[in-house]
Amino acid sequence: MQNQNFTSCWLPDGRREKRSNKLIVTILSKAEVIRRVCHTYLSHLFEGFHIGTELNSQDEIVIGTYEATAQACTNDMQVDGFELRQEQGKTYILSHSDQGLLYGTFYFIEQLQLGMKIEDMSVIQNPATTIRMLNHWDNMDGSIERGYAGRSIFFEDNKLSYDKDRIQQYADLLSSVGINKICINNVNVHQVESRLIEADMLIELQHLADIFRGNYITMFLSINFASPIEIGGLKTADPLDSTVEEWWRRQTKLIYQKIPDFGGFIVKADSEHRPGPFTYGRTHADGANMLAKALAPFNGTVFWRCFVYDCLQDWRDRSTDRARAAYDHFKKLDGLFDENVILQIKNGPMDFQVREPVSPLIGALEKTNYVMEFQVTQEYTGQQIDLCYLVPQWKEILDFDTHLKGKGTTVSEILSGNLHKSLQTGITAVVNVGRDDNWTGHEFAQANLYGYGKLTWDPTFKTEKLLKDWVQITYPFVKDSATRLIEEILNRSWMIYEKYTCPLGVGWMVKTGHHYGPDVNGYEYSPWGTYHFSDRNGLGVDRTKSGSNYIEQYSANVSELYANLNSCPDNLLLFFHHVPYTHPLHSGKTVIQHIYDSHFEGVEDVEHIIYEWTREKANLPDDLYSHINQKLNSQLTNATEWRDKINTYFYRMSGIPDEHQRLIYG
Ligand code: BDP
Repeated sequence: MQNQNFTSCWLPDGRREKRSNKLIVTILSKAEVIRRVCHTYLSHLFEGFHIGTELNSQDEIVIGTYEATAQACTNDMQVDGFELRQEQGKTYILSHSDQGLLYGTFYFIEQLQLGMKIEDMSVIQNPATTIRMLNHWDNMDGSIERGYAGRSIFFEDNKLSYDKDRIQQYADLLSSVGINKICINNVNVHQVESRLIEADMLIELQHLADIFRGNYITMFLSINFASPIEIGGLKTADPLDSTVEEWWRRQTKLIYQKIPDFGGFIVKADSEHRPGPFTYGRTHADGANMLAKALAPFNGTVFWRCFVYDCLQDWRDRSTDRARAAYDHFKKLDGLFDENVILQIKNGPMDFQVREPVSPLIGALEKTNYVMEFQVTQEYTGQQIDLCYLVPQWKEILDFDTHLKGKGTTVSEILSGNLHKSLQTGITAVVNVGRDDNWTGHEFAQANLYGYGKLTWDPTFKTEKLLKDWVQITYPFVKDSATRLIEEILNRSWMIYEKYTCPLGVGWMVKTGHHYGPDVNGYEYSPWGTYHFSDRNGLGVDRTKSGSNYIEQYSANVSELYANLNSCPDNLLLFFHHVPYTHPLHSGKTVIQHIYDSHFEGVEDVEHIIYEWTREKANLPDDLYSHINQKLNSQLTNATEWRDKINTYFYRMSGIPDEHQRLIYG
């Protein structure tokens, strides 16, 4: 049995002061979820509230579609958008659909938590995209690949095993920020998870899908491309083999008999030892389309991942570059995918590093649907031990100007579907939750989940606003000065993490396998294609024309920006260039002095945060104080290890002393 003692994070719970007045809400919708959500969360905010089902003179809040409330419809309302409207002394929560009403109701609740007066609430909101998704990397044995918040909320002992209340609360958390699709199992699908699409498992999955359906969240499964062999008893998984096609058609039909609104499949193929169409000399379009055809009669979708690279390549001969892989594999297939295939492209060309440039495939596909994939779980960004608020990173990516159709072709414009109007686009991410009471291990990592959801709804939301709102609604009982401190340390945390880890965008100096802590050469002599090429003269990866020419995958403007040492931003210098240690940065420092300084600064920043946190002790609840204090001290140990290893390594490699003589070996 799972722990019942979970905390609700940003949704209202018993920790809040109630408003002394009563609230009368009239719900003109048959959707059970609206009633339940009002009941569950408004009861924490008001001394008393009453729910009615008919309009009358006393009601203050009316929730219903334009049709049910006989309110005039606002132009340009999307089906899951919503409106809050003041009319004759009442506040209306309006939409075309119950789904939109659910989002509107959560918005209303959030505004109350933020202290807004009801009579001032007036807004129209449409989501930027219809694909607002989360991917779980949960395994059926209960472990989570790259999970840092305890065991899976869905599985244990190779079975489905979940607490219904907890899943319901999770669904509410997701709906409160607009998430509408979820994949519940790891993209690395092994034999046991392949069985999820078999009849007995589907009976169990039905109940889980019911809970998510109640919140208008569609459920997906990751599938194993070799399932016809692994569980179907066939000799091949060749996508063009008719027995294979038939097997997938039958299996898919079975799924829809049990889960009529099933979303579809996520597929990781031909990557990191996963099977795929390459085994049979077929293309990824062949593979994806075969599955798409099985799903099409039921309106299902295939999310086909572009994280495809040969992890056994060795780039010593410079003939390949892992950064090139996604674009090289998929750009040439543009236009060959069926309508219900959506390509899933990681935000950067490598793999969720602390800093990477934006993937050049975003915006480059003109005839193929796609989503961008972020990583909310902090695999390479501190593993929910170190603090790393990722919204500023995502915002930087979303605001990036690709120049693909001239100035202003930002990633958020592209993902909102404004570049190629006929395409389906959107955002997905690997989630950071587990069975820990606080959902995310590090309680402040909840802010990443909240911020991610909000950005999928509207990528133009400002980082500061998202942070302020999250802190205010999550910690209404925390005093002002401590609230400001939480905001401040979260806001700076990505920069601080970057300072004490891999310098200037080079990435990958992590311990191999688990990816926490420093190991400068851990991946340097492995075949995984993730090198920094440090020697006694310099470091960095030449991805310009004289190197792998990865830069050619961008628009001319962007390519030039990165190719030219005068314009390439310092924070990506080593991603694009191999330079001497004495190379001067735009900041005026040399590369080597920057490495030393930033690593010392990163550790000092963590020490300073600990000092500030300790000073606020009296203004913080004991459990929150000690939880964060303990995490910060672990972070300090990690940051110190990074500083010492990186600085020592580069001092010994370069032989150039630190100007400030701080090095142990200096
Ligand atoms: C890498 C992870 C690995 C995942 C892979 C993926 O280290 O666990 O399976 O990405 O996205 O970041 O498939």
